[in-house]
Amino acid sequence: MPANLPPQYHEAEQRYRLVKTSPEKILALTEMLAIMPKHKGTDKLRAGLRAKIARLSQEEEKRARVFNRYLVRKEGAGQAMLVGLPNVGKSSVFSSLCGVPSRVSDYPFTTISPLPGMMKFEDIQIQLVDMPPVTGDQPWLSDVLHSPDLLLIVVDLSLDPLSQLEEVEQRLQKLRVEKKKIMLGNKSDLPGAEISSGLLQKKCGEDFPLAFISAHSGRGIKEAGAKIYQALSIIRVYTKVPGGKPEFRDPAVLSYGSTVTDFAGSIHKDFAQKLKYALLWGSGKYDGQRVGKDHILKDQDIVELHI
Ligand SMILES: Nc1nc2c(ncn2[C@@H]2O[C@H](COP(=O)(O)OP(=O)(O)OP(=O)(O)O)[C@@H](O)[C@H]2O)c(=O)[nH]1
Ligand SMILES: [Mg+2]
Repeated sequence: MPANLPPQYHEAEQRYRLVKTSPEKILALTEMLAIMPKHKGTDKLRAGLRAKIARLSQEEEKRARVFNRYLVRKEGAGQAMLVGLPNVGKSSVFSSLCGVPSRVSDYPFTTISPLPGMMKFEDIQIQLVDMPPVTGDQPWLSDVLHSPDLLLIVVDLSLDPLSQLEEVEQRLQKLRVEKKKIMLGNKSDLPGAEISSGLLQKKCGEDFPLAFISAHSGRGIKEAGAKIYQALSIIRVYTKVPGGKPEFRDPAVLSYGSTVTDFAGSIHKDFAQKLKYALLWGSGKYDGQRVGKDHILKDQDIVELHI
């Protein structure tokens, strides 16, 4: 090791050892390379660093290519992914919620890649993604599971639901997936389902929103759609032009706590800047109430912007 390496070099090297991901490692190595003095004594070291950067970059590119192939582009008002153990009925639930077929069979690991579909909820569309079992060994699983707004944990009510939930939670933890979740207890038409439902309600009713459904009979499917909508923490806001009727088609979808300014900005960023006040129908004290820019909107409010 040649002498006279500045302290910043050792700091970057320390960081290189501590960080976990390839992009972070590449960054630290690039810094080390930039700091290292250029002379004959450091030729070998610099070549070594360059080789390490090249190898990590190649690996990272490959990972990104695989990830992009399986990543589902978000569409609609929110994205929810179905997760669970093999054969619990994820694809069947996906099909009944979206009204489109997915591969269903009585053997495990039927679904092998993400399949997106749209679920209609009242006047909006929510994207659902059917997924392979969370216990699968696909290298892209962790990356893909980081993208949705919500996870729908599906359990089979004809089997022990708590051990299924535990296994799914352990797996998600291992994949470092922390997401908002709701639980769908499926196969409520089978014997034993009632006992499982009671158990789930008692043990997890306070931790997760729960819905008990049967993909086969269609029981509870509509309620499950409403729970998915609620769990996304979004609101719909309709627009109205002065003197006109509200436009109920294609509402703006905003997150909970959004203000009149957020709504204006979702239509056009100039609107947010120029906004003076708004008139509100819905959650206002009375119809057509004048509200300020920071007024917090509620689901299904109708707003007339004044700029
Ligand atoms: N009785 C009953 N059977 C169901 C229900 N939903 C799914 N099944 C059956 O359970 C089996 C598995 O269904 P899938 O929808 O393929 O399950 P999956 O979780 O997608 O399975 P993988 O993709 O392999 O993980 C099939 O035989 C389905 O017919 C239900 O509500 N009631
Ligand atoms: Mg499936």
